[in-house]
Parts: sequence; structure tokens; C-alpha cells
Amino acid sequence: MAKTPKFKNTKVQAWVDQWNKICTPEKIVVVTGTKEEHTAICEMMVKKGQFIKLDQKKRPGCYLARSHESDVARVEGRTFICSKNEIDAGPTNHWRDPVAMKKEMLRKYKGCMAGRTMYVIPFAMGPIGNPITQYGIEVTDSPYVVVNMNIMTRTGDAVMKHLDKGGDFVPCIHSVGAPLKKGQKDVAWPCAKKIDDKYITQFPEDGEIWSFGSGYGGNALLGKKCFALRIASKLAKDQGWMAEHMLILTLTSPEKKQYHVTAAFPSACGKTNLAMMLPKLPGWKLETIGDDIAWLKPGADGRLYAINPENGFFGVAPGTSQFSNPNALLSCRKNTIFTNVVLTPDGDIWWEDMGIDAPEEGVDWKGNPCYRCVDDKRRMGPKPGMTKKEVKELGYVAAHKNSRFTAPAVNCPVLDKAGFNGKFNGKPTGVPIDAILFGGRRPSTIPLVNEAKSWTHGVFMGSAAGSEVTAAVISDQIGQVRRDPMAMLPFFGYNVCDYFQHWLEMERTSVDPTKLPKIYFVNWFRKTAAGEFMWPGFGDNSRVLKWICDRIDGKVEANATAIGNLPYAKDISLENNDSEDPNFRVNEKFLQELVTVDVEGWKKEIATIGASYDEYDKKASKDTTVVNPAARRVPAALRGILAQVTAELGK
Ligand code: OXD
Ligand code: MN
Repeated sequence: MAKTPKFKNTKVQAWVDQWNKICTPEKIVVVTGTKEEHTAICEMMVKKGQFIKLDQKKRPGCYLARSHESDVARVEGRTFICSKNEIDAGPTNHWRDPVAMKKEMLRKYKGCMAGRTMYVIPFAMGPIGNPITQYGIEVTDSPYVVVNMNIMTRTGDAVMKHLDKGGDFVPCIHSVGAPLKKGQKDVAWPCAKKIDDKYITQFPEDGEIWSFGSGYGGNALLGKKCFALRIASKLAKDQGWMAEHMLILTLTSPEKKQYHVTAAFPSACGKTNLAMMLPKLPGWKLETIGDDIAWLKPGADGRLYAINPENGFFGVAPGTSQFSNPNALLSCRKNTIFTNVVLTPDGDIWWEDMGIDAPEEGVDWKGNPCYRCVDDKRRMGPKPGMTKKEVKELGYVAAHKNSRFTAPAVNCPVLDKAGFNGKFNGKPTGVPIDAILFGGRRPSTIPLVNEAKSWTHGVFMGSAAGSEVTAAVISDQIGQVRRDPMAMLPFFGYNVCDYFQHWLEMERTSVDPTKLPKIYFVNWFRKTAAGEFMWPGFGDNSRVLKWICDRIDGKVEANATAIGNLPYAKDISLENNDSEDPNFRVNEKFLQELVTVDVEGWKKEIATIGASYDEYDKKASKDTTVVNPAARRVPAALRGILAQVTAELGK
């Protein structure tokens, strides 16, 4: 066991001391957050073969890591919400009894940091000192986690100073679960190799996070999903605010009017792309505040004000290109950590659909050689001379589908610096939100954009969100549509039905409900029967954002339908729609269909929404502690909207 350092905050002292005794690390380092310390940790990892230093002229301050094959994405099946009563975790979470879970995990933690350094990371979720910001301490044995946390959150002395004054924090413990025996050589990516030895555990009532066995992304960077969504959503419910899986952007019209928009799309469904989009519409400017998480609080005027609690982007690499998101590529030019992408012979990186030619040969995410295909310069295969068809048939990709870049937000060329620092009109309030968008990957039925008729209708829309499962999670259902309410399915810190009720309460308790944001549902992913995309997406999505702004300003009428207010096709601006490539141009032939209700499709949709509600209700029906027949179930107001839409569709 190492000597526990001294901390002024007694709770920090007790937390670190407790885990020092349990995990028995070789030494303890308190992270100060300086650039020198960050670089020294990266260089130490290079020496140990855990990082590859990229060409420093091309990518200053950048490194590449390759994870173990078992550790490539979030593990939802091993993610637990441990509330005292099972009903409080609700029907969508894996529940475990907190006492039993702590006992089970303590056995795992015992001696788990032997031969390793325990790092103590003080971190802030949000700008330090902002009234919406929350604080945390992550104790970890992973230097990879330290340097990623340095990018994704505000870390170090400034946070510790805040905690020294007695500030509260969320205690987090993380171990890769791979103790080292005396003299044992470390591996490139230590972790517990069996999925069942990984635990991502939240104790919402204690406000604690315990993570074991995984070193990847949201499993290990505990400020992100575990704190800023699961623990924060519970805090938010108790305190009357909202913690959401949403990007935040600032839009400025040609008339210089500003709008702030949040959007909740499931993982790997284009939040980062929308958050940094280059509008196709002339005169419109878009700036980024955040790409993944928003905390929204009601202001004294009844508006919802948002901050981005994060400090960087943990973006999905494949598909990020000069076309899809040039600002994301610019964001990872320097001081970025890449994980599971291809290493090129000139010390740079590459991934599928990066929009540039693959190197003739490289090293794939597993550390094996890979080669450019003979018939496609933008594909790589595991052997020389392969065709893209052969590679596809093998199911081979050179960069893992969930490979990532961890890039500092300050690198983003279109960052709204004031908004990112939590400021609006010079005050630390966060930015006032004008519109909330929900969305997902839906190849059929769901229109391009649909405006909610009321706040309750908007909550219904969010509760019914669905999307195709992506590689952001280890799952055997990739590609299938699953219901993902408010894009929060993997991130609720409590019962989903209570969460719906909390959304409804935001209106009921608002000092001025007319000031709440308008709610929309968008879908960029409609396809024809032949599998062709019907909407170009990316910069053309500015056409939809403009329609939303026009609606907010009362400039255009909408078509009031059974499912919501749809645009008239004529009101979707087609200015600057002259790309030579038909894939990157709005096809007017499809536009009318994209804003028309597919009645038969919607009847099926409504049936599956009803089925998902019934599924959620089963938990309360089976729980003997729930005596009130309406309690802990989908709120009646949402059932009411479901009935209303069903009736109107039948007319
Ligand atoms: C993410 C995710 O990493 O949602 O943001 O999986
Ligand atoms: Mn996310």
C-alpha cells in the first residue's frame, strides 16, 4: 500500500484513503492538470508500448492507442443501477441490490492496483465556478483514463482548490482490473478480458460510481455517461433540472438573430456532425457548444438554460470526413488521442470513410498489417491485393467501427466560446434554449421534421424515439430498430417512467410554460425501397434548422396532421441547392414524401410505441411495493397523446 496524500477536503481524504487500502497501489499521484504532466504521462505510455506517438509535425501532441479486443465500446449488459428498491431503477436498467453489489465488487477491487499507480483526478463537469457545474474525483489505475479525462473534463489544481473549500463532489472509483505481480511486464491495454468481469455501476442514492474491468470510453471516463448522465439525471430529477444526451449549438441567421438548439440523438447518429455543421444556406452561421451532453436548468424567466458539462469531444472516427464534418477533423489536428484507428507509415492516422485515400499499407486497430484494396483506394483489407468485395465479405474493417478521437473542444474552429464557457450576455447562466430536437436513424415512416403541438406532445415524441442500434455499444442487435426514449436508454439513472413524468413536471412547475423551448422530431436517414437515402443530410440539415427558426418566429404556417405539425415542402428553403453530385443535393422528387404522413407506417409505429409503453408498465405491475395502480408507469398524459394520435390516424 502507498502512503495516502493529504487533502484539505475531508471527504476526498476519506475516499482516497479507503481505496488505497482496498486496491493497494504501488504509488499515488494526484493529477494537477498541467500540460507538462499530461505530456509526461503520454510519453511514459509511449515508453511502455501503450501509446504510439504520431508524427509531431503532422499531429502535434497526438497519440494512438489500441484497445484489447474485449474492450471496444460501452458494455450495456454490464451496466448497473443500484438503487435500494428495484422499481427505482425501472424497467430499462439492469438493477442490483446496492449492498450485495458493493460486496461483490469489493472482492474484485481487493489488491486490484498492485504494481500500478493510483491516480487521483479532481474534475469539473462544466466551467469551474459556474452555478450549474458539478465536481467529481475519479480514482483510477489507468494513465489512459487520466489523459482522456484531461481532455474531456476540466481537471487538476483549479478543481482541487474548489474542493479544498469544502465543495461537494461525486466520488468515482475505476480500475482496469489487471493487477501486476512483482516484475510482471504490463500489456498494451490492461483490462479484465471476460465481459462478465466488467462492471459499470452507479449508486444513484449514494451518488457514487464504481467501475471495474474496462478501460474504454464511457465505461472508464467516469465524468461522461456515468456521472453527467446517469448520476446527474437522478440529481436533476430531485432538484428540478435536466441532464440529457444532447448536443448544444448556436445558430445565427442572416439577420443576425441568435437561436440556441439542443438535439438528442442516440450514440453514433450524428450529434457531433450536427453540432459542427457547415450550413449550406447562405448567410447562416452555426457554432458549437457541445456534442454529447447538455444540462438544462429553468431560469427565473421560465426559459431553459443549458451548459455543456464536458471539455472535449469523444467522437466516432469512421465516417468523419472532410465532407461530413470538416470541423471535427480540424478539432483533432493537435493534442488529440486516437483509439483503434489505422496507423499510416508516415505516423498519421486513417479510418474508413475519412474521405481520403488509404495508405498503401498501414497497421489496423488490432496491430496487424493492412493494405489498400486493388479496386478502391478508400478501403483496406487484411491481405495485399484484395478487392473491396472480398474485404466486405470478410466483414473486415481496418479501423474499429467504434474507434474514436478524444479532442479538446478548444480546437474546434466553430466553438461558441462564450456558450462553451457557460456564459450568455456575459452572465454565467448557460444559454437559453429555443428548440429541442429528438431524432434517430429511421429508414422509413418518420418524416424529415415534425413539430410537437405542445410540450406534452413533445415529451411523447421523445418517449417514442427509436433508432437502429450502432457499434457504439457491444450488442448482437446492431442495425435493428430499438426504442431509445430521448436517446437516453443506456443512460437513465432511474426509472424511465419517472423520467417521463419529470419531463412533464418541467412544464407544470415552470414559472412561464410559454417560454419553454419548442420540440421537434427530425430524421435525416429516410431511405427509398431500393436503399437510397432520400435526404442528403449534413450541411443540408441547415434547411430544416431554418424552418424550425421560422416556426419559432411565427414566419411560416405548418400542416397540422395527426402526428404533429409538418412543413409545407415550399417552406423548406432550397437556396444553394446546386451541388453537381446528386447525393449532396436535395432531391425535390423526395421532398414532398419526406413531409407527408405515411398513415399505414404510422399505424404500425403507434402500435410499437404502445407496446413499448406496455413493456415499461410491466415492471410496476409485477412489483408488490407499488400499490397505486397509476404509479411508476408511463404517465397518463403520454397514454392520452398515444390515444389521440391513434384516433386521428384512423379518421
Ligand atoms: C458516446 C456514446 O460515446 O453515446 O457518446 O456512446
Ligand atoms: Mn453519447
